Amino acid sequence: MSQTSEWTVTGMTCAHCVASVTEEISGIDSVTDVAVTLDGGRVVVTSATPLDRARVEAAVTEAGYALA
Ligand SMILES: [Cu+2]
Repeated sequence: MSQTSEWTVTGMTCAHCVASVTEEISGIDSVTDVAVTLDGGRVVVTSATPLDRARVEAAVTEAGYALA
C-alpha cells in the first residue's frame, strides 16, 4: 500500500528547479511518484513506505533548495 506525503520546498523559481527537485526526490528508495507545483512549492510524494522528513530534506538540499 502506498503512502502520500506533502512537503513545501522553498527557493524554486522555474521549471528547471522543479525538474531538479523531482529528480532528487525520485531517487529516494521506495518513492514511486513525485508531483511538484512550482507556485507555492508544494510537493506531493507517493512512496511504498512512509518517508522520514530527514530523507526528503536531504534530497531537497542536494538539489539546492530547502524544505520549509
Ligand atoms: Cu529554476
